[in-house]
Amino acid sequence: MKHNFLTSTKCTLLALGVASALGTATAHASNTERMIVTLKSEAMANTLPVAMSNAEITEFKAQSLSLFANDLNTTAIKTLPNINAVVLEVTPEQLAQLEKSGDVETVEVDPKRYVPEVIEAGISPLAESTPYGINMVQAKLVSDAAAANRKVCIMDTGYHRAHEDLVSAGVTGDDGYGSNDTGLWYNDGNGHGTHVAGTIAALGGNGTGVVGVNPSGNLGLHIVKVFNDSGRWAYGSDLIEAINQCEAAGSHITSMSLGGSGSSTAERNAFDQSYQRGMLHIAAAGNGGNSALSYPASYNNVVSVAAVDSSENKASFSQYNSQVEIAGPGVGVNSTWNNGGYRSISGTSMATPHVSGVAALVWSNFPNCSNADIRAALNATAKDKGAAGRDTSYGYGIVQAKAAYDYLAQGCGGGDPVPVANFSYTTDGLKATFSNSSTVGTYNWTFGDGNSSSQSSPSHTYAQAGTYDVTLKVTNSAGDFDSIVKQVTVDDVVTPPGCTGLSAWSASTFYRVGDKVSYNGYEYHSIWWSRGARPDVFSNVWRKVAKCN
Ligand SMILES: [Ca+2]
Ligand SMILES: [Ca+2]
Ligand SMILES: [Ca+2]
Repeated sequence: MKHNFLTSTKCTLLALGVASALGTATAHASNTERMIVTLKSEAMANTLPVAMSNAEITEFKAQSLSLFANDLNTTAIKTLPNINAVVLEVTPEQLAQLEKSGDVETVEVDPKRYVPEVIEAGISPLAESTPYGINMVQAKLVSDAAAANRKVCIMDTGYHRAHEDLVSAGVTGDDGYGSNDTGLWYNDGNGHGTHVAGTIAALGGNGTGVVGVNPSGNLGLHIVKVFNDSGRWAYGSDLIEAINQCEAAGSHITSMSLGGSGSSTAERNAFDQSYQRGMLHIAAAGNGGNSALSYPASYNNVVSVAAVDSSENKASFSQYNSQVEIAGPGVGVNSTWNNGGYRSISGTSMATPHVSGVAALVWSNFPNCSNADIRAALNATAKDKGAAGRDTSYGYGIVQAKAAYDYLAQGCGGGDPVPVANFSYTTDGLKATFSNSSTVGTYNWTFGDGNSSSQSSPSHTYAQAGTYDVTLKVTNSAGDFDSIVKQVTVDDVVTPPGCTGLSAWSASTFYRVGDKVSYNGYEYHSIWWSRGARPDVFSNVWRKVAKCN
């Protein structure tokens, strides 16, 4: 079967029309650049035979992408079939050919994503202690007994599986494979990934170490070791691949304490598509202490996490910008380390697992809710800090597990707001015009004369002058309601009709300020001396004040 794929792929790829024009250019390492090349979906779709399974389609696409690279006289460093992309080292000549090809959607530099620097904070205690952040995010107020129904995928430096305060059984993982082999996922030569894992899921009640947001040991964990033990960075294309590794392992949430500058359309597309498939992506805002956008956190479909200290104030290093969405404890966070012990360090890397851990904790109690529901619930119930409402330092505020739980207990969309009824009005003669300033709901107006309306902001003309009790009742979808009554007075005294007793304007008359005339059905008052200035033409001389009766 494989041979057949290759044969049919080869034929269809010739139709892509990129290869033959490239000749025999030889890549020189010093003269090449690592790029993500995304093919147009129609170019790839046209090559697909019918009646293939998803796995077969993925393999077929991967082979097609490899051949695409071969036809360019280079080798695919990595194929990314889910987004129709391939990672290549290309020469300037090859790049020019790619950019000319009608089958290529985008050619972009493969961006670097870093393990953020962490800041030393202090010494760890000997007996089990609850890090302050666990209480700050209300983790102990929500049970994680059902957490086995959720899986968090940690993209980081690995997982020190032998640690006494971390689960070993049932945890799965991947290394970065192929040309970028990062080593075994259950070895962590750095410590960063083990620290992140401890915040999410360090064991509680075992008399030692720390306590994670999900302390029962039930939470599913999948580890993708995107960073090797010596390196401090990975490519964006490694993250794209890691998303697929997380999904293939059945994960619901990614926790990414990593980032870098420079957005990538291919990387964004990968996160967007994964989000549409139901994954919730959570990443660090960055430790630059500036307003720069860090990626992947600053893609719309990735939650960007800021860091606060134990006093709930923004950490000085925490990046602030319009993409910051929520905050978590990230200063002096004590957690597990890769030497088997514990370490207290600071960074948005430490805030991120508080949020991903809470997302898993809350979601495990409402597994029928969507990723978007969970995201909305965390945002709606976050503890507001700084400027009122969402701001660039804290996003919606500090994540709150119990508040989000209570919100979702009323439904995946949360509870309806408590109704508040209010309105204002103006009158003109017998007519009253109402302006509704209530909360959202259904409205019932009674005008006090036997008439009613269900419009949001109705107007009503009374039959006779008088003072009426106008009532507005607003009801939310849960049936809760509020009402308000105001006394509205209308009269039948209308503006006196114009032109009564006035002479018609005359072109030969000299008029002074204050003179009044009728002209062409309207009453005009003179605001300047004039003669022969027609009232309908000279608005600087005549002011129209009323229509003639
Ligand atoms: Ca413990
Ligand atoms: Ca974002
Ligand atoms: Ca705020």
